[in-house]
Amino acid sequence: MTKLTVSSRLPKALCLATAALASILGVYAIAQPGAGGGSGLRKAQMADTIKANMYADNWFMLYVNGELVAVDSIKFIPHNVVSVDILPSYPMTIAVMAKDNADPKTGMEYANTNIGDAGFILKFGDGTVTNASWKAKKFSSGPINGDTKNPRVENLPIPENWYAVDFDDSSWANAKEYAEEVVDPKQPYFDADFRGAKFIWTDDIELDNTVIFRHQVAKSPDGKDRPDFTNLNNVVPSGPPKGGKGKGGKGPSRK
Ligand SMILES: [Ca+2]
Ligand SMILES: [Ca+2]
Repeated sequence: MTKLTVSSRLPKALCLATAALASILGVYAIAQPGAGGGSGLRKAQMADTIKANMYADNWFMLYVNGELVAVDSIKFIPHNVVSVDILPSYPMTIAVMAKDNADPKTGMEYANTNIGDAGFILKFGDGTVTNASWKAKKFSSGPINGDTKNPRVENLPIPENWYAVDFDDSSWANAKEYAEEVVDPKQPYFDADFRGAKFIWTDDIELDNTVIFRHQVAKSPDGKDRPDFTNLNNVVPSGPPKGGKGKGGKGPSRK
């Protein structure tokens, strides 16, 4: 048995107990005054989440606050909408890597017979939308000068921490908005809610094939007060979660 002094053993035991209790009880947040929860801690519920809708021509991956939350499940075609539930916290840093379908050696598609075009659009249930206020930078482009006879590709190394909250994108240009007719989205786009959002890409929607977008949302665009559940699974709640609204409540719920 390892020799441990009492003073070094106690804090560790407390930490373990705290972590265990938090993991049993789930994720809690300090309810904000006026948010209908009173004081104390409460469990995150589906009502606290917002829907995130994304459509990419052709593929994307999405990070929110430095964490990977969605990867387009279809690499090329058919063009699809990816819709996921996310638990927002503000300020919210959104980072998206988007790729047009392109041969990495030629920048062309369909067996190097065609220069394909791209496009990306996003809308969150809190009103966050893509538009020209987003930052955009190309990391792979081609065929250079549209030369399909002698196609060449230009690549920039992708920074390791491109999705990090503290990544410095201050030197990046703004995204360019593209009309729906230019991107020509397929039916799944029309079946989802993208109202108010704009298709974005870099300045060259044909030749730029790998693009990273970044955007920071200072506070919820819809003005709704939302509890922050970030990292609070390390906090011990002051009491068991409230029961249901029915007679006598339902006792602690389990998840
Ligand atoms: Ca392209
Ligand atoms: Ca495409």
